[in-house]
Amino acid sequence: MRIGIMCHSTFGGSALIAIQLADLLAQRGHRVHLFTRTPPFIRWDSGNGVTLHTIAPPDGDPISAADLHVNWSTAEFEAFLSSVLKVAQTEGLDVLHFHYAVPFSFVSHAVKTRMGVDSPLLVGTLHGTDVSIHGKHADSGPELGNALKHLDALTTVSTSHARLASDVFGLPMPPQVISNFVDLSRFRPGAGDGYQIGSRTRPRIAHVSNFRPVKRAPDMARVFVSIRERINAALWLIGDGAEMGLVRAIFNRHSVNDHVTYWGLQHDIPRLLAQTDLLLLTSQTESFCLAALEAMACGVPVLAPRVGGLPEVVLDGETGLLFEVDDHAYAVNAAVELLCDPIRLQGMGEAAARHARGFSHVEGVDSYEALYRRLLDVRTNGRRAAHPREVPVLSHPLRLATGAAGE
Ligand code: GMT
Repeated sequence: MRIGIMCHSTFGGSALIAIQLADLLAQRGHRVHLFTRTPPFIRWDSGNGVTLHTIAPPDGDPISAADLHVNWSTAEFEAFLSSVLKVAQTEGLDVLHFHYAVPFSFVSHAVKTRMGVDSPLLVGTLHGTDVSIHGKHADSGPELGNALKHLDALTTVSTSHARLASDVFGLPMPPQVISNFVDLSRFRPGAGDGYQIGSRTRPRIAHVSNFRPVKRAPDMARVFVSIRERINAALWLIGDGAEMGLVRAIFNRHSVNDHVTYWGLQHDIPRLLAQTDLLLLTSQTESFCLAALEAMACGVPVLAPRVGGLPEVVLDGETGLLFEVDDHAYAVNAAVELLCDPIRLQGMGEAAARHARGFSHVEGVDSYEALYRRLLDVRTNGRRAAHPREVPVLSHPLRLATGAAGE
């Protein structure tokens, strides 16, 4: 198949999934074109046959690799669209698949409008705040919902997020769930130079995120401060983003900065994660939380709020512990008790690694490949799709890029 994939180039789960998908599809012999605004921050094996198309060089880009950049200018949008159209027309793409709806559902819609019946099959994957923030926004939500209507298939990453997307956009049927996945050859117990979970007298807690408001990183900082009042734990912060300054300020105020390691944006996350004993999350919502899956794959249990798709990833009491989103006293207690019980910690770590094996990247890519084949089959055999899509008229595609705050 000839497949185009569109995603963000900055640090984040949707880009990671899209890039791994492109990589594995190319390894399976498909012709794959990856469309990103700038060369992706996430490193991947570019010797594998994926053709990369970007519209701006990385040098001098004012956008930090930590930001999920959705506020594209009209010029950026048009340049990106023309690059996609050129490849779709000259290569005869069979499928064009976006990861994260803003702004790519609008690109996809414009491709359909311009190419009509010659358009590639259009697939969209909703990842998280494209629904939970942009979709719920009073102005932009309806416009986004309209842009999804032209798709030949819509997928998302958890059952909980499929339900949310159906409610938010009033979809006639929920998106197909294709779970996120992890490369188990990289994310595995022992990836941290043989580090043995629970073996330190001074346990290490990890937090991995892009420090956007939705991650509630200041809450994570306050939980860590309370944990430190009871045990001598250390914290590894992996990632960077808008609220890192608030986090630092909390640690300074409570004089715990000496116990915190700031790793910043990293490529070799498995090596770091696998040297920690517990992943701590305090997000307001998560469609899935790839960081939780990655930690579990490394044999690290997860302490996280019971929100969104997290209960589908973390089995409470088995592969980690879940708490009600604002019950930080419970979270502190749970962390202290678990970290003081190395046998329980190790058992949970082993269960986490076992559970993560059900989310292998090979099976994830199988599911997307099967979806593409099914759609192509329907198109080739002239059968009508179950839900034929009309192309709605959109007024201001880029209006969505402004105004949706709180990400
Ligand atoms: O939607 C976002 O916040 C961005 C996105 C990303 O690119 O990092 O994160 C979402 O997609 C990830 C990959 O599917 C999920 O693991 C994250 O849970 C999800 N984030 C939220 O729902 C807040």
